[in-house]
Amino acid sequence: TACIILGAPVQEGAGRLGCDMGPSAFRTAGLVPELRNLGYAVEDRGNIAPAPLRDLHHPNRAIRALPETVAWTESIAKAAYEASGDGIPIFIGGDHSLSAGSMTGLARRAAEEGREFFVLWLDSHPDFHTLETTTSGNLHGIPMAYATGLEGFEGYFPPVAAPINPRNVCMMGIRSVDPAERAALSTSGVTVHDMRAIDENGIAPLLGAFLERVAAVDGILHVSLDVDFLDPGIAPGVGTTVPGGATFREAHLIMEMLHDSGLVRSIDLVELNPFLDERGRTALLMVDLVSSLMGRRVLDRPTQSYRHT
Ligand code: DIR
Ligand code: MN
Ligand code: MN
Ligand code: MN
Repeated sequence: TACIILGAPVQEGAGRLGCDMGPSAFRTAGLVPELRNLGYAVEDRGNIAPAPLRDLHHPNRAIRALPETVAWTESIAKAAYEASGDGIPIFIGGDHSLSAGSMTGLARRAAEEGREFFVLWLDSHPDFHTLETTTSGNLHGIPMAYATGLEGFEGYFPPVAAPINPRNVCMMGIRSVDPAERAALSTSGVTVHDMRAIDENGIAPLLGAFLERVAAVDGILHVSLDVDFLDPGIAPGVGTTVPGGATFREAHLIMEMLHDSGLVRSIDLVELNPFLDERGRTALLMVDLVSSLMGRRVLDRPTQSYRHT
């Protein structure tokens, strides 16, 4: 399989500027050669451009950059749908609003193939706001609510062709949840493993149980990795640092388990803000994690199979 790199320099969804430099930083940090070293054919399709802007106004006056975010969602969803027929799309962002486009485009493809679509969401935030509930108005806080088909996006965002079943979403690393998100999550069916769950159980049993569920129905797995999933001590290049994040070892274990599973068909790498980074160390760490996810390993060992037949 080929890896298809898609740059999405969207920054309007985040509270501060700089994520538009993310795609350049991922390329500078060597994402493409790293994947080629692992034996993949890599096609870098360059950066996506937003669709034309429309004049849009929502009664929630807190909302920022609605026309821009809608325009990006349209063009990213189209690129995601197209690329998913050609290989493993890797979206390099760009703030997390890009996942409104990537997840809906990928889920549409999965539905057409008659496959169940699953998402592993690695983030300190659930990004489960609707246009009504966001108080910051930063639309990187809405992609998961939109892609799972919550109400209130109609007439603004593109219709969602194949809403993701919330029961097929597993969130890990969560440690910053707004009140409206907490309420919506509690009745949603989404599996949420906060940092306490990781501390109490460790990564392996939590992630293993989810991967078994994906494998049991021969599902397609998308991984959405927000830089702020990681502890700010190892990943400072992000606008929304939250203390107490995943360690280097926890993050690598997730990536290695994902590779062993053979289930991952697409990846988002989001929220990298090179302006806030320290000499590229966060970009390099993110590339290092992708490399683990795509198969780099320290030693050969028998791999755990999650396939249930
Ligand atoms: C907060 C922060 N929940 C908001 N969100 C995100 O503004 O809605 N930070 N996604 O990365
Ligand atoms: Mn206007
Ligand atoms: Mn996020
Ligand atoms: Mn986040």
